[in-house]
Amino acid sequence: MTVLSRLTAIAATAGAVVVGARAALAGLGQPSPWEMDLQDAATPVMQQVAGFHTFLLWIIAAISAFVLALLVIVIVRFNARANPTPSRTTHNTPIEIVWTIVPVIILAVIAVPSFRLLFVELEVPHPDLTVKATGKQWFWSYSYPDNGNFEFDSLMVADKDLKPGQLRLLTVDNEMVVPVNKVVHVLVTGGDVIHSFVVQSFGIRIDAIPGRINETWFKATSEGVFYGQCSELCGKDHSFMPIAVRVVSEADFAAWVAQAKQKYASEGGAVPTTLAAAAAPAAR
Ligand SMILES: [Cu+2]
Repeated sequence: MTVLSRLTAIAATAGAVVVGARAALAGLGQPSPWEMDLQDAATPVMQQVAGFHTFLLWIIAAISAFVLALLVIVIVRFNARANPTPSRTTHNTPIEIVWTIVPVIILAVIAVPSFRLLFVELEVPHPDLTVKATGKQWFWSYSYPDNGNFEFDSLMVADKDLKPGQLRLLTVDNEMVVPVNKVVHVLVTGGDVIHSFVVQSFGIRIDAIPGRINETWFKATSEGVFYGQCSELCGKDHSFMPIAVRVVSEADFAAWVAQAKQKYASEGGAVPTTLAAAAAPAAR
């Protein structure tokens, strides 16, 4: 086998592995083995996040290639053997102007879409429903202030209780349920210490801080179960308080609400009045 054909074989194998990994990662709403990219987007915001990420990756790659090319030129053309008598140049005004202006332009090109995305994330559109998520040591509680005020706890299912097909460390007993294609306003707070509410496929990440209510939003465009995890070190079971959001049709959501009202009524779903006021769109 010649060196060339051996190299070709190695490249082909590496290519097949990469393509296989990409195909295997089709995981929407959950991590997958050998995943190398972001989880697939399930909301318009996450689509923009992923697009911005790719855009930055191209800029980073171009800058790295440019710096590498300069280094190679310096190493080859200006080493002691190729260039025995170096010039004593210390200043070059045009080149100094260029290396100041060009980075400024690059930063401006990054800043514009970056701020646009930030505003899309921060400005909550008129919500179709509100869900409050409270981080506690070590589980989440969800309440539905404008759907009957019921509240329930969502705890991770232990390894020994998992049914076939259920994801380890991500499956919960009571999922947060929301309708598809609706703007969900999420109020996030902490019941004891700081937690962080994150669902990767939705492109949301917001701290859950005791005594404060943070807000974010998402509009899931496909049905399914989407997983996230607490992302603020919050104690010994920090890694065991997953977030599972089930996105269903509007009819299924109405049916779930009717049944959830009954199921969780006895658990006293009263929400503090201050929170109810914060949840009302008119109050914002
Ligand atoms: Cu936590």
